[in-house]
Amino acid sequence: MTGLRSRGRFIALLAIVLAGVLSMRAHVGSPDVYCEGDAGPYHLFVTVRLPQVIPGVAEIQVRAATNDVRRVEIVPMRLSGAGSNLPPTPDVTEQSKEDPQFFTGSLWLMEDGALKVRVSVDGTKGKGELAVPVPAFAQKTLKMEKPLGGLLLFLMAFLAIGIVFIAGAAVREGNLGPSEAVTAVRARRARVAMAITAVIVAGILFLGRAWWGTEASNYERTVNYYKAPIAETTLENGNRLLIRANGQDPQWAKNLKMEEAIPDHNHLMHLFLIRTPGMEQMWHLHPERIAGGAFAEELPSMPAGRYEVFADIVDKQGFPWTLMGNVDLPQTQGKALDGDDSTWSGAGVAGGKRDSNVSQLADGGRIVWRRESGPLKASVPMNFKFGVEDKDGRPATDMEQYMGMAGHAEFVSTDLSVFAHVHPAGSVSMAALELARTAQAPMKMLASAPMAMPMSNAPLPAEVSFPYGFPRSGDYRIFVQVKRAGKIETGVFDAHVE
Ligand SMILES: [Cu+2]
Repeated sequence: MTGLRSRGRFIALLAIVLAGVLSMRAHVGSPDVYCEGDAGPYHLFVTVRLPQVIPGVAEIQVRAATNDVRRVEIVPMRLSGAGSNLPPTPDVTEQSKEDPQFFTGSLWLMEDGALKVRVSVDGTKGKGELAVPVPAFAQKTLKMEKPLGGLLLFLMAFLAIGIVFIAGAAVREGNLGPSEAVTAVRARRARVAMAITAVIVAGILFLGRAWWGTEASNYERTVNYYKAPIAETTLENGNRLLIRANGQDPQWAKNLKMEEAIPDHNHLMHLFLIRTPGMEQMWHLHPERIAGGAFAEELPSMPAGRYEVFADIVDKQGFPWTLMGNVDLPQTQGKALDGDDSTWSGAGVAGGKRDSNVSQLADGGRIVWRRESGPLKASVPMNFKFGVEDKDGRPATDMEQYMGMAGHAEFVSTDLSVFAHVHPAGSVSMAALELARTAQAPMKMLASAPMAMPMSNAPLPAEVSFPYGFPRSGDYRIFVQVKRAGKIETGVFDAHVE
């Protein structure tokens, strides 16, 4: 990828210079990073808006929870391995005059892959640091605008023809005395010189075009490389689902060995099966890795139908990938759900605008989305707060850790073009967050003990929050999953985003 990247770099720079930003085509539709965490004594909400192309400029927003922060510095680094502890000179963010707890800055991201933005805070309580994992990737190839292309073509033709005539004139009249006339010999030599120059110019243009074409196709390949990989599914023995990962560029499968994927909050793969088109059923399962890097899941009993497949994995560099696909299943007869596996079924998404903020649970309890008033807007960083109530409407007192966290939320657009698996720490993968914290720790250690989360038995608060922002307008379904008294509960909310 390195060669591919560096060649893509020049093209990308040209593309930035020459073209405006066009429409967006993203990874799993949600490229921006939302992360909440502590930089020493300061609690921060960090948003990283990825550029469309790499290299490109990422926009960083830092919101401090308290008003004791004086200075915030940001710097991009590799997430792990070489370079992860040798930061370049950091950039200082700008503190908003109207809102002194809000800091903004921009960073050049020069390479793609698993990066992190290190946020260093200075304030009245001393210094603190937070590393935010950033999966950087080129989202699209920018096209040159037609008028600009026409102008450049005209200039190129003008220069090419001009140099041929200049060569001819130089030979014909270059050392001609003031009163000398152009002889037939000089005229013939000039024609030969022009012919030779024309051939050379044509050769240079041809080579230039070939070089440009190679650059462009290499860049195109990196864009494909980062598109959501395909989940290739096969059903064996009636209910054993096999999933094989395949990239959209041939290089993907060569670079990414599924045998080397690392666990992310207790599991190598988080598999979501969402019944389409109504999204009236959802399964959250955890397939096992089998020989050859495939994943296998003994399916529970499920009704026949078409299911959209979203499967989250994290590669050994800490880059999160969501495999996408769909599968037509017959009615399956399988095991009862156990462990961390969970399911939900209920009303399907209705057509048109729909919003809901209360989700009933089977035991009479409910989950309430504590929405701020006003319409939901795309690209606005928000804290999605959900209160869990028991059957008497009181805050639940039996909340437990579910896979090491207070909750898990899946934001899925009803057209299935957006899928984001979000946690109280944000949209970053937990495995990447762990890598960012312990950049120097050897991989082996992390693979065997990826989660350093406290697993206390004390009940958790009855409210769980998820920092996130809808990537674009449209209709979404949000699945909120928590664990109460050993039982996994799923609340489902519909949201219309303007
Ligand atoms: Cu999760």
